[in-house]
Amino acid sequence: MNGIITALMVSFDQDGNINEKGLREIIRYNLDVCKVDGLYVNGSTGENFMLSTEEKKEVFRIVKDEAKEETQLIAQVGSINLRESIDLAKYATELGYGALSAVTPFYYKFDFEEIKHYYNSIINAVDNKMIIYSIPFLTGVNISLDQFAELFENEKIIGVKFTAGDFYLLERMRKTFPNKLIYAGFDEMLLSASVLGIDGAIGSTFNVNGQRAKQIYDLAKEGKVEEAREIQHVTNDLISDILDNGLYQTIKEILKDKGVDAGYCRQPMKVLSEEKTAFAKELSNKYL
Ligand code: MN9
Repeated sequence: MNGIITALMVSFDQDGNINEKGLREIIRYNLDVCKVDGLYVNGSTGENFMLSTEEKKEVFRIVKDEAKEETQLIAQVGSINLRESIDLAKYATELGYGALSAVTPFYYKFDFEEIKHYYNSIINAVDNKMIIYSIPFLTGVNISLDQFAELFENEKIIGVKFTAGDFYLLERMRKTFPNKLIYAGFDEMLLSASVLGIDGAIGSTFNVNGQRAKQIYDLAKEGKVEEAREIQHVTNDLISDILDNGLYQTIKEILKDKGVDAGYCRQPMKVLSEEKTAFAKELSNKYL
């Protein structure tokens, strides 16, 4: 399971209902146009933490039905409702997802024993593999090198989606765990992470900018750092504009400009103003 993996967006209609047709179009755009190597389903980018259990299952179902065996599929099942996580883990495993992922449990400041119990409970309930989803800037949960080592003692825990700018920790992880999979989570830091020898990257902007991400990753692997840096510069011009304008909304507007029915974000995420919608269109024309 390597390469550039899209953190998949989900299309919602104006009332916040899942738009199945739009979701299928987003999947097709990722596979046919961005040509990414896999899809990470129900992550932050999928607005997962605002969905009901039934809706999460619906997304898992639609994605598997559309993508079939075409690409690698990772199901994010993490939730601070551990029972829900286990239920989703079983559901996604039965559907045929090749790996699971779970965000570190957040909000209650769980201690490490609790975090470890959470991961082992989820993955030991199913015949599948687990990728830890570490995103300290949103969860407030930091996992140390020694703690990763302890989690990785469970052979079913095969890797980590590392969404952090701590390149010292990333380098230590690469050296310490040569056989675990390490995915970078910040698209704007893809080159820096690639140079350290990651196995791939999982990101939101790949929904529209997947081709450049693949180039950065491949060039870095070939040692062509200067060429990769030029592409990262353009990529980051785009990403910084996307972040200023409203991350998920802007990616959806870019998709719409490409003819993909990407819809709206789920409330409480807001609707873009007319000005920002127009700016998103400009970005689409300028960069993609
Ligand atoms: O999963 C994404 N993280 C979030 C990774 O959306 C919270 C990233 O792809 C970022 O959206 C992206 C922009 O900062 O790097």
